[in-house]
Amino acid sequence: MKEPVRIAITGAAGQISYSLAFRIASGDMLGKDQPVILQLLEITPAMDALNGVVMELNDCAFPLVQEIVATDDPNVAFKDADFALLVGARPRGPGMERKDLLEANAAIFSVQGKALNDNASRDVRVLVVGNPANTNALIASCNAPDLNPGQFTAMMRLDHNRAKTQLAQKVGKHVTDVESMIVWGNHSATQYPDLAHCKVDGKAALELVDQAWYENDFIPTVQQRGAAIIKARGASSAASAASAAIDHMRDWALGSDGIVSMGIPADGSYGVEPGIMYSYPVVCKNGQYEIVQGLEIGEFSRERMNATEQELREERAAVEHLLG
Ligand code: NAX
Repeated sequence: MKEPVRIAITGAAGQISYSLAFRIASGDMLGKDQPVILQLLEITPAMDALNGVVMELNDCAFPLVQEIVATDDPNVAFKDADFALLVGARPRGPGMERKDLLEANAAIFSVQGKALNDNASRDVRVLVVGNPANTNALIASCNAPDLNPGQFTAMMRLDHNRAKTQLAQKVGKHVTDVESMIVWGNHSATQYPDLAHCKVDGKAALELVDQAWYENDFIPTVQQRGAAIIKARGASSAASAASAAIDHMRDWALGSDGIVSMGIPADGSYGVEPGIMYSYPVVCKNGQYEIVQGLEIGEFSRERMNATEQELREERAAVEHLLG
C-alpha cells in the first residue's frame, strides 16, 4: 500500500464539497490504490454541519480513508497538505457590490495563502474553486512567498468540460472524440472558449460548425452555463464543479490526455503579461503542467483573449492593496 497523501478541502460543509469529498475518498482523484487523509476546513458556525459530513464519510467505510480531520483553523487544515482544494468562499450577499465581494474574498484567501505558506507540504498543489477563482488564487499565492506561484491554480476545468460537451452534442459525436479544446482567461462570463485549434474525430471543429453558431450560440452558452444551471436547478453547479475539480487535480498529478485548460500565473505567453491568473492551454506530465506554446492566434481570438485579460487586470486592481 502507498503512503497516504493529505488532502485539504475548504468549504467542506458546502454543496460542492458534498460531492467532492466523497469522490476523493472513493479514489476518483488519485486512484484506487492511493490512501488519503482528509483535512476539512469550515468556518466556526458551520462546524456542526461539517461534523455531519464527517459522520457520513465514516459511514461509507471507504477503504482508502486513513483519517479525517475537521477543523475551523486553516493552520490545522493545511498542515503538511499535499493537495489543497480551496472551495469555500464568501457568496455575494444582498446589496453587495462586486468590489465588496472581491474584498471579502481577498480577506479569506490572504489568510489561507499564509496558512498554506506556513504549514503545507513544500510540494503542495493548490486548486482554487471559490469565486472569483482566478483572483482568489492570485491573492493566495501572493500571501505564500515561500511557495512557488505556479503551485497555485484556478479552476477552469468546468468551463472546459462544458465546452467539450456543447461541441460534441452539436456535431453528434462523443466528448471523447473532442481534442484540444481551450478556454482562455477568467472563470467568468468573459472567458473565451476557443474552437480554433479544436478537433473532433480528427477534423477541425470550425469546419464542422458554422461561424454563426460558434459566435452566437456556443460561446455565450458556455459563458452563461453557470447561470443556466442556477435557473434550472435553483442552486449553483455542484456535482459538475466537483467532477471538474477532480479532473483538474488528477491530470495535474497523474498526467493529462492532451490539452486541458488551467488558470495559472500568466508568464507573458500569448502576450499575457505576469500579474494575473489566466487560463491557458496546458499539458500535464510527470506531475507538472506546461503551457502549450506556438498556437496561432487570429484576430477573432485576440480580441476575446484581451477582453478577459482586461477583466482580470481590473479584478487585480480592486484588491491590489491586499496583495502584500
Ligand atoms: P456553498 O455556499 O454551498 O459552500 C461554501 C462553503 O464554504 C460554506 O459551507 C461556507 O461555510 C464555507 N466557507 C465560507 N468561508 C469559508 C472560509 N473562510 N473557510 C472555510 N470555509 C468557508 O457553495 P458551493 O456551491 O459549494 O460553492 C463554493 C464556491 O465555488 C463558490 O464561491 C462558487 O461561486 C464557486 N464555484 C466555482 C466554480 C468554478 O468553476 N471555479 C464553479 C462552481 C461554483 O459556482
